Amino acid sequence: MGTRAGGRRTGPKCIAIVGPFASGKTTLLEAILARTGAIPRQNPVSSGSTVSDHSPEARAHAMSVEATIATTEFMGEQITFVDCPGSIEFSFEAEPVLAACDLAVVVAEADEKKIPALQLIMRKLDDLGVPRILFLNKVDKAIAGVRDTLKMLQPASSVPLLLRQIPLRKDGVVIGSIDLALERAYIYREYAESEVAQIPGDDKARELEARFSMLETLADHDDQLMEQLLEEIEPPKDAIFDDLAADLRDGAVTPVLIGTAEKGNGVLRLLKAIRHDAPDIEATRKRLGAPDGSATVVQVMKTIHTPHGGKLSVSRILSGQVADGLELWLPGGDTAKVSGIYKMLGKDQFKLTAAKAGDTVALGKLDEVKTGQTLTSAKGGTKQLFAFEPPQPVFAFALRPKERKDEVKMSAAIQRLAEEDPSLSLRHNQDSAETVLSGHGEMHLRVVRERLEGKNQIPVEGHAPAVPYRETIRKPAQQRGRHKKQSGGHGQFGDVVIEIKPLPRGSGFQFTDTITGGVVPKTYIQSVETGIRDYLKTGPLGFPVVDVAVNLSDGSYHAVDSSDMAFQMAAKLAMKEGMAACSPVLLEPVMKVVIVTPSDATSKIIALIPQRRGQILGYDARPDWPGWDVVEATMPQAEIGDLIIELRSATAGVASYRAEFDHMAELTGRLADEAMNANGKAA
Ligand SMILES: Nc1nc2c(ncn2[C@@H]2O[C@H](COP(=O)(O)OP(=O)(O)OP(=O)(O)O)[C@@H](O)[C@H]2O)c(=O)[nH]1
Ligand SMILES: [Mg+2]
Repeated sequence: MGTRAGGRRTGPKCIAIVGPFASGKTTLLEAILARTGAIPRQNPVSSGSTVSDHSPEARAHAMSVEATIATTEFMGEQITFVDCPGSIEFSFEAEPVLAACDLAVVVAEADEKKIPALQLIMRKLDDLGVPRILFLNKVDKAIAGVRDTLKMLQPASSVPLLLRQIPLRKDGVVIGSIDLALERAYIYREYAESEVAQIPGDDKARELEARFSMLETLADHDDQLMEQLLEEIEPPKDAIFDDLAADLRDGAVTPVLIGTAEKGNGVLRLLKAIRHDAPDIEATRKRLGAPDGSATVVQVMKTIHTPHGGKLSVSRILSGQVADGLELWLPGGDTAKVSGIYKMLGKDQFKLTAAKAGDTVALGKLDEVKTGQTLTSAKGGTKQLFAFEPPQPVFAFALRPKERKDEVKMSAAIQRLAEEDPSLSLRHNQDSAETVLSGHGEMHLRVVRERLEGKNQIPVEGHAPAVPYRETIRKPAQQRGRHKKQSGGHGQFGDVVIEIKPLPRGSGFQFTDTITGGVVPKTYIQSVETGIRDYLKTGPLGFPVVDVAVNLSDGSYHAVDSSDMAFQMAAKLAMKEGMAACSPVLLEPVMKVVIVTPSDATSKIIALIPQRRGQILGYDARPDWPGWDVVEATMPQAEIGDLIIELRSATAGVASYRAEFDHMAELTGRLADEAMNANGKAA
């Protein structure tokens, strides 16, 4: 054994646990840790005391909101599991983990509504080239036959789902499983190892049929097996196991195991499949295109700021070893020294003296290091193996501390949170003087806010960010502005005649003069422009003015009393009076929106666009995404603020959108009044 492609790979493994929301990933991790003795017993997720769900945010929302890393040992080998959140809003947590893991266990269930979510995950694994096992969970409550369930789930996977086990039922209740490769039955026992049994006579025919179909799929990649099947020769068991392992590692099939994580059933079979079939660090290095050589290369999967221990960079050691004090090169030429190496078990860390290739450990105090980076001991650094591109944010809110004194503290805390979560973006809106935080959904930002208020103890206020309204004019006007003051010594004198004209959308502001004979001297023409520009910062409706042209056509000056200031004042006066006669109107930004959605929700999505004052530009099948559509529309920015909430609720959480500025459009009536009122209050 070990000579064929399917031979067992020894060494430490890193396994990501992914899957649609609430499919039982955290429950499975808990079951694995209990079964391997890393924790004394399996706690149900409802207890709030599982290894994964220790954070108050996760408990409050009964869902995982970040990746949890837990290292355990199974049959003398080290395996690190990373339980990733299922919600699409936290999917950014999984990506850098998936990049550096050996295998993904995709936890799924027989739920039609979650197929698009499963498809999103499978595609991500395809993109990153990560081999996978599908764990079909919750068979305790499955009504449909497992083969029908696989038929239902198959469209979510680009490679064949290969059933390795079938359930064993008694009076309609699942009491165990039959392993099709081993041809053995296992009777489930709660929270304990299953009991090996003979395949009951009644189930033999079902077993043979399912087994044959498994072998047929394997034979697609094994000519010898194909011949054996055609000639009805029983293939050797070892050859089947090797095929299973080799096809899994090549990504040719996705083996499917079944179980009930909640009772710890099917967990041991899964662990054995991982032990036998998972690729090792060698394969993962190859997949990532990691450099050969003796240098230590480290891929960072997650960044954590612990309350006491400082910053931890959870990392996969791709090659070489790490000891305390090792100097690592960052991209860009900086270096950082490892200070502390830890094995992780959820929130608990255990100090190690060193780590070697294959290990997944937390490295302490790598201050400048970010999630997703590739670090090396080789002088000068190494090429980056993983490019992390967070998707465009889809939800934002403006934030300020309840108490002014917390301003600096808040911005420092947000910086730290953004380091842990690179998909979070923060910007200062000049227009509205707001700090705007953007992310991947309402829940995502709610959790950020809870962390600010909980972990960092900074009470904050959040509200929808201001829409950048503008205003313009519809009619031209001419206006004289005279600024004259006689007070004791020096007087003030400026006198201008201006022509104000609307310009086409997007033109901005244009200033000209048609002064002849020096009635307004050159330097004061400049002052007039300055005065007008200053006025335009806040027009008659309270917003910045755009798309107007102003021409200075006439005026007069005084040799002693005229000044830069006096002409600026005269110009502002002329604008103030002139603009009122130009029939000012509010402009709102309108975005081009591209929505992606599972096809069965397309009509619902199309229906909600006009409700948000949008216009449908068209819709079509999403290229290369069977079962998905793309809907294009224009929509006022004011209507997009909470669009994602409605999109997600119409699609079991999977639809998303991108928006970019398209044009400014006139806004009148009640909505314009509301915008002006809100602006008046804020000012
Ligand atoms: N019937 C049944 N329920 C299960 C099983 N495994 C998990 N559950 C339930 O499914 C729900 C979600 O379980 P979690 O383990 O939190 O699911 P998750 O995939 O980690 O969820 P997210 O991380 O939020 O995506 C909980 O109510 C569990 O009790 C199972 O094997 N059978
Ligand atoms: Mg979870």
